[in-house]
Amino acid sequence: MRTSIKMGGYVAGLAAIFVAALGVGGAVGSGSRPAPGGHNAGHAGDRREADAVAGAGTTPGGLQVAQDGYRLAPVTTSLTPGGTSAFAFRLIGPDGRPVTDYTPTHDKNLHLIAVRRDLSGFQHLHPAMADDGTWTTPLAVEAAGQYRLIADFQPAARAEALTLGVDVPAPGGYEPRPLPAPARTAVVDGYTVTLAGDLVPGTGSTLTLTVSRDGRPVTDLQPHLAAYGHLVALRDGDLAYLHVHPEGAPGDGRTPAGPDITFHVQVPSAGAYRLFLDFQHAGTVRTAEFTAYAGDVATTRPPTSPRSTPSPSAGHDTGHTHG
Ligand SMILES: [Cu+2]
Repeated sequence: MRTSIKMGGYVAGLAAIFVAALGVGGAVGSGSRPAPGGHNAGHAGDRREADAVAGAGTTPGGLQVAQDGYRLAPVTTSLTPGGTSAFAFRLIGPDGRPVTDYTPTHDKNLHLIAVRRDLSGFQHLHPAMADDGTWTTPLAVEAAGQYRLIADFQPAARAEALTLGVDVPAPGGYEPRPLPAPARTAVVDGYTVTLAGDLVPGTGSTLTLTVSRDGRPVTDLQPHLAAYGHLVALRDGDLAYLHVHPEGAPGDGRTPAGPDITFHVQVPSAGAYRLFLDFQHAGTVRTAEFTAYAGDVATTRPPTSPRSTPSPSAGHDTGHTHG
């Protein structure tokens, strides 16, 4: 698989370290030359090593319109700003036909994220599929701009999920909003959600989101998508879609129904990220949004600065004249 090829060096390297640590690696650790059998060792290597480097070594999801023979093909090619219209698309498989068989992930055959390129207007949708493999959902678009549609799904023929993304315009005057400043607290619909934990570039970290209402912790969250919360993280700048896994599940005998919801997040790089937490309480799903930085803040775009304007050529007073 392509992923294995890309990470072969890492995995082989890790395998070599592990072998060396076991004291049987004398013939393996020979400088920069690939060790005989190292590739096989990598393939046989523990899945956890591959996971450990995945955040740093592979391309995040959602950045490509096609991958591994699968393609996201929008049927709707334009959205209506200020209104609701149907958004339809198909997922074309390696055989050139729309995929109709899926393995559910997080309780659904397909998750669709819609967000404007400036990370505003986030929506997490669950379209319905017709027999011919066409997915359709009503999509309300508040304002004009370029929208990113990200489909997260697992074809039944594949062992892993895929995340493909495509841009669809809502024609009109686009007024991008600055990214909100980083914050530890978000308020939505009378609920306050606080964020604990930090994003660490290139490695996994734990985030805990705590839900309260009127100053009291909410301890009767309702299961939503087979968890007490569903977190989507998008990278500012390219809208890379990060893999986020909830810790524990409703009914497993150890995961409380709030107020804390814990996630494991892998951040591929330093930069600014926007986090979107969907949680359900009293029969309604709400979304709390946060901006969070990973790593050196200086490497990220200033969140609230006005759009830069070209500076006038004030330094050009050389005053040279030639006679
Ligand atoms: Cu979903």
